[in-house]
Amino acid sequence: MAKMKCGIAAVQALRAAGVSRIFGLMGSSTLEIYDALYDAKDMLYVGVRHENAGMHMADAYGRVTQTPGVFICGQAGPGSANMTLGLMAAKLAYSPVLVITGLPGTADLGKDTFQEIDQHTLFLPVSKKVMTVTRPERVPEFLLEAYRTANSGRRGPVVVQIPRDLLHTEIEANIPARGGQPEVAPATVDRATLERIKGLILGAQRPVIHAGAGIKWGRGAAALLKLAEKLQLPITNSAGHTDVAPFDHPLNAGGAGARGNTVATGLLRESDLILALGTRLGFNTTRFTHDVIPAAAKIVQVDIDPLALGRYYPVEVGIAGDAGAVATAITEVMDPFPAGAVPWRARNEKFAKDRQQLWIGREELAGRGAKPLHPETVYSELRKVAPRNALFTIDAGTTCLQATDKLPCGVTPSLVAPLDCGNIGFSYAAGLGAKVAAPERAVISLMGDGGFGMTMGEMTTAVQSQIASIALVMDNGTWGAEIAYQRDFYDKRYIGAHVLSPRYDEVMKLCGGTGYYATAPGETADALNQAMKEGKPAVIHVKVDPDAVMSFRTDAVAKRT
Ligand SMILES: Cc1ncc(C[n+]2csc(CCOP(=O)(O)OP(=O)(O)O)c2C)c(N)n1
Ligand SMILES: [Mg+2]
Repeated sequence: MAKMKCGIAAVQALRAAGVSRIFGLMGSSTLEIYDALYDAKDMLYVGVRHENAGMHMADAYGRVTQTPGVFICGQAGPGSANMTLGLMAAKLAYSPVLVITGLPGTADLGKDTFQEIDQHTLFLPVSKKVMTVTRPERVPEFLLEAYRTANSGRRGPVVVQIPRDLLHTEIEANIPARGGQPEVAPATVDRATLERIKGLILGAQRPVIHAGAGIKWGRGAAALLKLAEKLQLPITNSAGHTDVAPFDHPLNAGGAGARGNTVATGLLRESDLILALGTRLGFNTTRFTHDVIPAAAKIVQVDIDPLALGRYYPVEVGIAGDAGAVATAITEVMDPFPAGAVPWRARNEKFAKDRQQLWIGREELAGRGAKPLHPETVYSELRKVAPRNALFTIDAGTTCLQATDKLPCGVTPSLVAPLDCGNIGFSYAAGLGAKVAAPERAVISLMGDGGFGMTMGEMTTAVQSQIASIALVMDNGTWGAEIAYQRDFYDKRYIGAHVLSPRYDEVMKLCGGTGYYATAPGETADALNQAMKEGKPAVIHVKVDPDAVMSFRTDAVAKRT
C-alpha cells in the first residue's frame, strides 16, 4: 500500500498491466491522468486530432499486438460521443481495447450538468463492457479488470468511466506488480471428438479449411499451415482475413464470398466437409445463404465463443475452443497420407491450376497500362514492392474492397480491415495505430479519397508523433462504392456522389510529411519505394479510373424498370 494521487495510481495500474503505448485526446475530465503521464517516461503517448481516429488507432494496435490498445478519451460528453463509431468498429472486430474516459463529478452526476449525457447507455451497444468507478481507491482495480476483460475470451473494447472528482483524490493504492493477465492454456478438444473429426475427414471427398480471425487471435497461423500441409487441404479465408496464411502459399485459395475470389468460393461451394476454424461463418462471407456454404456440406466449427457454434449453419461438430490449438490437435490425430495417396488429389490438381490462372488473370488486368490507372495496376505494383512482412490497413470503399483478396499478406497478422463495421475513414487512423504497434514493419494504408478526407486531420498526428505510415489514397473523385449503385441501378442520376479531393500529397507536405503523386504505371511502385526509403509519414495520392467501381451489395438494391 502506498499513498498517492489517483491519477498516478491509474498510470501505475496501466504499467502493471504491461501498457507502454497510449493514444489519447486530452480533456479536463482526466487531467490528473495526464499529469501523471508527464512523468511516465516509459510510456509513449500519441495525441490524436479526433477521438474516433484515436479509437481506430488503439483498435489496430490491439489487433497487431494481440494485446489491448489503450485510448484515453480525455473529455466526458462530446469526446465520448465522438468515439462511438471507433468503439463499434473494435467491438465488431473483437478487438481488445481499454478505453478510459471521464464523467462529470459525483456531486453533479445525473443533474444534466455541463456536457452530461447518459454515457453508459451510449457505450453499451458498442462495447464489450462499460464500467463506472465509484470509489477513487478502486481506480487501479477497475483498470486492471477492464484490461483483462478486453483481452479474454471473445475480445472487445471495454470502457472505464471515472467521475472527474475521483481522480483528484489521494488514495492508498495497492497495485500488483504484474497486473495484466494470467497465462491461460488455450481451450482445445477431447479425444473422442477428435476421433469423430478424423472419421469425417477420412470419409470426405472434397474437404476444405475455412479460417477466420480466431486463427489470428489464437496465434494459430503456423498450426493452420501444418494442418493444411499434412492433409493437403486448401485454405479459404473469411472476409477481411486474407492474412490467415501467406498469400503465395500453394494451398492458400484466398477469400471466399463476394469480397474474395471465384476459386476459393468455388472450393467451398463444392465441398462436402468444411473445417471452419475460428470463424462465425458471418454475413460478409456467407450472406447467411447456401450460395457459398452448401446445405449438404458437413461442418466442423471451432470458435472461442460457444454462441457462435451452429448459429448460422447446423454443425456436425462444434468446439468452443482456440482455433489454433484445435488445428494442432487435429493435425496430431491424423496419420499422414502415403505419398501420392492424398484422397482429394484430383481436386487439388484442378485447384492448383485454377489458382495459378486467377493470379495470372490479375496480373494481366494490371498490365493494361491504362491511364487513368486501373486500381488493379496499383495492387500489382504493391505486390511487387511491399516487403514480405508489410502491414496493410484498408477502408470500406470500392477500391479497397476489390483489393482485400489481392494484397501480398506474407505474415500473420498483416491486414487490419473494418470488417463487419464496414466504415470508411478507418484505414488511415488504423495504419497509424499499426505503425505504433510495429514500428519495424512497413505499414501501407489503402483508402479512397472520400475515406481519407474523413481522417485527414490525423496527418498532423503522424508528423507530430513521427509515425511513418504510408497512405495510398486512391482518388476517383467520388464516393465510388455508392456512385456505382447510381450508375448501375439509378440510370446515372448522380446526386451527392462526387467528392472534391485536393492533392493530399501536397497537404501532407504542408503538414511536414512527404507526398507523392502517381498517375501512370510504375509511379505507385516508385513512390512506395521512395516512401519506404525516406521513412517519414507519407501520402501517395494516386489518380485512379473513376469507372473502376462496382455495385457491391446487389442484395440491397433493385434495378429500376
Ligand atoms: C462512416 C461511413 N460513412 C458512409 C459509408 C457509406 N459508404 C461506403 S463506401 C462509400 C464511398 C467511399 O468512397 P471512397 O472512400 O472515396 O472510396 P471509393 O469507394 O471511391 O473507392 C460510402 C460513402 C460508410 N460505409 N461508412
Ligand atoms: Mg473515391
